[in-house]
Amino acid sequence: MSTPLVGIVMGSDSDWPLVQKAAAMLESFGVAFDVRVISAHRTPELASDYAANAEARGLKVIIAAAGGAAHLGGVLAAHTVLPVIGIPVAGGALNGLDALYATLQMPAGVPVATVTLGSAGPVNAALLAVQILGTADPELREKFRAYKDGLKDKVAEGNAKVQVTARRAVRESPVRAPQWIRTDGTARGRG
Ligand code: RP5
Repeated sequence: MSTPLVGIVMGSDSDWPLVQKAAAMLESFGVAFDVRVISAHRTPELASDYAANAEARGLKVIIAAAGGAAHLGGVLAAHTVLPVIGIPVAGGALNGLDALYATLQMPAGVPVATVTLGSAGPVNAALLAVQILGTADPELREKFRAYKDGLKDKVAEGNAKVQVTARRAVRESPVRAPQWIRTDGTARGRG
């Protein structure tokens, strides 16, 4: 088994349904990773040990997901020089806004690259990790280029589909322009 390059950490196993999207994306790029549940608040010593030893273990990037008063990304970033990507997890009374601000609002000197709330968050966290690793791995960079080209293809396919369905929908629609509007758009009896 290859040495993990990305460490995925989450504050609780309740975060996993969201965080697994990051794991799946890394898997699809063939990037080795490991996954841990470590809480900045409930297991603070474990959080600092994990971050302090991450570099020696061969990790290159850490992805940290947490909800509520989400300090995990910041605490890990405080104890390592590796780049930390934060995923805010929605939940609780503030529906993720708390986690978003807590992850995002780091003081100068201790960055946490924060991705969005929702399912795009873990996907983008993994893609950002791939991009970071790709700066020193041309093969991985080319995989990422192919991924981006795939996005263009998807938009082109979507556009082609909409051309067909939109034309059909207009043809079959019972809604017609009112009689008093001429086909050139001007109103009858109004000059
Ligand atoms: C955070 O508190 C975790 O990251 C999780 O999003 C949230 C709730 O944790 P549980 O009470 O479900 O364990 O630390």
